[in-house]
Amino acid sequence: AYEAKLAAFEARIAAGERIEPGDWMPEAYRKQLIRMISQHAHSEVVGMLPEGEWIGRAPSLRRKLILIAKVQDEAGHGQYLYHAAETLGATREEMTEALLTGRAKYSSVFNYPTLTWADVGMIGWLVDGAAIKNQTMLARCSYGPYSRAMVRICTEETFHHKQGKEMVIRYAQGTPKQRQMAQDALDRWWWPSLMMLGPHDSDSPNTPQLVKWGIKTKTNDEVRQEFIAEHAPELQEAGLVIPDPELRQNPDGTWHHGPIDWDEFWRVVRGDGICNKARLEAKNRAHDEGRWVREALQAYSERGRAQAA
Ligand code: BYC
Repeated sequence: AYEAKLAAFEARIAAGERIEPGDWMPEAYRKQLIRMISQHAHSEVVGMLPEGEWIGRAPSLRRKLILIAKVQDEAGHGQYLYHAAETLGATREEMTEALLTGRAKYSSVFNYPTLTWADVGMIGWLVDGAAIKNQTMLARCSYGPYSRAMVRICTEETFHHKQGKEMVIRYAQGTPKQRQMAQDALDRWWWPSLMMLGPHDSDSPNTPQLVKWGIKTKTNDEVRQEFIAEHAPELQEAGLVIPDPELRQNPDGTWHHGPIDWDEFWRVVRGDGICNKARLEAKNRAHDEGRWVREALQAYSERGRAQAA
């Protein structure tokens, strides 16, 4: 009976149908989705921290408004994604606990520090740019709630990407000091942005199963190629130098890049990046400081229930 159900499930995916909450699915499909969607949600909320640090130091009111809106959007993305994971049976409490205790993964890229204001622009251009490539691929995912969340999120990230690009291009064409800040930010964010898209395909144990079930519709290296193909020419046109002397376009149009430091990547993923400790401390502090809000909501809903009864 299991074989027949599995065959019917795989036939639906092959036909391009979406799997919805409550539909039959193999346990491994459910587990893979909970793993990926919860890590994605954690990335959104931890991703608020590096840019959030600059809200109080934005150089103008206009930039401050944009940054507040962006950081707030990331919180919203976390909400959509936690809800998508909840449709698979994961609880918010379990996911939060896994994040706060350091058991859960979140994107490596948010363990790097934002040293200058130009980093805020560079994150918008490169990190949101990489996220859009990855999420456009995931918008075609076979699981309905995840794919629909991606469509909405990509629309908002397109605004994030544009504000970052506009800011960096301005600095790249500004005073020598501004140009230096933009170049320095590129030097520090280029490689982490490439790593964000996941390990090399030969070292990506989840990809075969995810691609087979239509969860991922492209491999990590395919998405990385798309990211470089869009961003490398635009960064160069802005007058910036990509910190990879080997980077060049092949005659077939694909891009050749220098070696990615995978040792650094795995160190950061395993918790030993520059900011891993600070990020977890910040999330734990926020959780503790928000306890009274959760308690007040709980008391309010209990009172409502008692009154209704
Ligand atoms: N960082 O088999 P693989 C944003 C882990 S936020 C940490 O290739 P998979 C934004 C991976 O989990 C958007 N860990 O995995 C927010 C796996 O470990 P487990 C962030 C990583 O799933 C605020 C192991 O390495 N986007 O845009 O096939 C401000 C082997 O990897 C990373 C997402 O979260 C990494 N970079 O592919 C601004 C995208 N890469 O779980 C912007 C959603 C890999 O087996 N996730 N690992 O223990 C995905 O699309 C996929 O999970 C990945 C990895 C492409 C990341």
